[in-house]
Amino acid sequence: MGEEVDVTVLAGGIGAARFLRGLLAELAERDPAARVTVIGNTADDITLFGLRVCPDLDTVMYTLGGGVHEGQGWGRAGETFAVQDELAAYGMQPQWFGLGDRDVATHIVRTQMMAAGYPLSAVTEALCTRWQPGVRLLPMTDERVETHVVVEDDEGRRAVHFQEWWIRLRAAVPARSIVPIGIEDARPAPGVLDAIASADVVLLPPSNPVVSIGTILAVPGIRDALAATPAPVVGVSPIIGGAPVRGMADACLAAIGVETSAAAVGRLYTGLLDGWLVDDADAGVALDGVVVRARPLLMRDPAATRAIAAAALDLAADIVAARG
Ligand code: FO1
Repeated sequence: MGEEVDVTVLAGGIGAARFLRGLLAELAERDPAARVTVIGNTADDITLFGLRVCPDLDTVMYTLGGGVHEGQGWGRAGETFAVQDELAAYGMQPQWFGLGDRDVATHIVRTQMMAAGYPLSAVTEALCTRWQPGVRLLPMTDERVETHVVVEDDEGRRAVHFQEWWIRLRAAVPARSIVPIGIEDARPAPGVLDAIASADVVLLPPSNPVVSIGTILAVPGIRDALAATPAPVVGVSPIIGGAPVRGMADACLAAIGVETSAAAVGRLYTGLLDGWLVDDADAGVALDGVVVRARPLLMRDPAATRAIAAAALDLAADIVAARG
């Protein structure tokens, strides 16, 4: 292609960050002039010890910036936990959230800038000046949204922050409901709607369809923008053969009464998808009005991930070509 292609990607955390790394590797060869805008989920965000933590934005920033803990997919490489150990020595709770010393510096910068009145989008831009992720990273909104999960166990029925459900409860306690608190008052962050409307391609990586992609789509205006964009919208199934590739998407899908399958997730994006990549294990999937293509979807290594990103770009190009 070679002209200035604009690719917009809605992203959650670890799966999306790895997909983006493959996408950038593919675009570097296919179209070096391409520009990628990432719209990141911010409803996983949590305030701990007075510090604002943005797990999905940081995972994308660290992964593409070369600072991520590769094995975990989150947090920093070469991390130490002296601050966390000292907090524990003071009996501070919670201790279930791994706060690394290097990571704490990111949260201090973010918290200080937000306290000075900078919106999250400006803070994210400032942090990315250091990390140079090679994409424009936008929070889905500058307003505060936090996913809480209603659980019922021997401690009774209560709402817990998503991070507590995800990390301390390991999503093993069934979610009665999953609520993105504050979503109705959230507005798309500056640049978000334009990045969708003016994109040449929009990609939905294999992020969690409920708490990541689903939450971004729940920001008033974003789902409509995706439905209206002339760009081809191509998604990558996060479910292979009835099981989530990673994370606990099945626990989230069960909470909203959706079957854990490539077809069911594709239907969640009804009215938005022009193309849907599924794994060979789900080759028979059909979705009305959507071009479904099967290929291996396990992001087992960077080369495999790049091939998946390339297949998504190819599908988008084929959809545009078919429109004539
Ligand atoms: N995930 C864990 O499983 N355990 C942790 O202790 C943990 C700490 C953590 C700290 C900073 C950060 O940005 C992410 C962290 N995560 C941890 C991952 C996080 O829960 C997930 O990346 C997302 O929120 C889910 O997509």
